Amino acid sequence: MGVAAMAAPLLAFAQASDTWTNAPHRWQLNMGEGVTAQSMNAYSAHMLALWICVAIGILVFGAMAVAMFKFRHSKGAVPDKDFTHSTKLEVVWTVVPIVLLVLMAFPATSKLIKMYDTRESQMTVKVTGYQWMWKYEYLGEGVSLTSRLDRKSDEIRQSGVDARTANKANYLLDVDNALVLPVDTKVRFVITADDVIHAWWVPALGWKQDAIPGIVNEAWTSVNKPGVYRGQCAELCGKDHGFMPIVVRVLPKAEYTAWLNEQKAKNAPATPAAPAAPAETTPVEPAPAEAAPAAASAATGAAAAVAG
Ligand SMILES: [Cu+2]
Repeated sequence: MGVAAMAAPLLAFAQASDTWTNAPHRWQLNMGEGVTAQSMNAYSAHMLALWICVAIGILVFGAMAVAMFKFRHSKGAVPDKDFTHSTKLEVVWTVVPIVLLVLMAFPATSKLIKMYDTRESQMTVKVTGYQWMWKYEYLGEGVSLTSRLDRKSDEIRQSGVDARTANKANYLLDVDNALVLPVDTKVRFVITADDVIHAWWVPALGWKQDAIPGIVNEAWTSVNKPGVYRGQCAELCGKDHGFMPIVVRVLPKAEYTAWLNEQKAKNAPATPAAPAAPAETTPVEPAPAEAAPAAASAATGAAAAVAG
């Protein structure tokens, strides 16, 4: 009984922390690989640079060690007092770094170009940062939701108790409404803000993007593994900057469609702009693929109007 009683909270904690896929773990030294092509590109670029740095480190510190131990005064080394410079060495230590930088620039540039290629996306989500929450709009679907710090975390942080004793899994990293996305789908994001600059950042996706009032930034993702991914606002945006986490729930495609239909049903009576009839029987509504850029440019206009 006693063992079971002791194990129960542990089990609950284990289950709760399971709902963070690809979470960082204690004593993790390297950056995470993430769950998108972009995050894996970033990881491989990082590893290439890391191993080049390791090789340079070994060479430079090795040469220093040899110089210090082999040519020391006690072994009878005599300093060359007339030495000023060595043209040969200067050429070598200029050319070698240039070659290395060029070698690293090729993969980095091609990966960056892919990172910003939002063409052929299958759906678009507009992300708006507010002090202090996020709004997600599924463009062309008539579905939108606001996402803010879960009430339990908020209660604990305002109560003044030591949060470590509160036994709240994912403290300050949970939200009331998560952004829900389908797996293996190219999702384009248009990112802006309503008041001050925020930044939308989920490490497992491999990028962060500034959310700036009056400007619409673009990004995209295609998550290859269903799960719950967590992130943060990454731009100091006011007193509650640390309290506007991001949660992305990635679902298998069928489950996502079911979720989206549920949201449409929920939103339909409340949103005057949404069509009263089901989407498939309204010929006036443009196809989502065409609607997305149109809605995005409308969003640009609206955001510009706010800034102006
Ligand atoms: Cu923010």
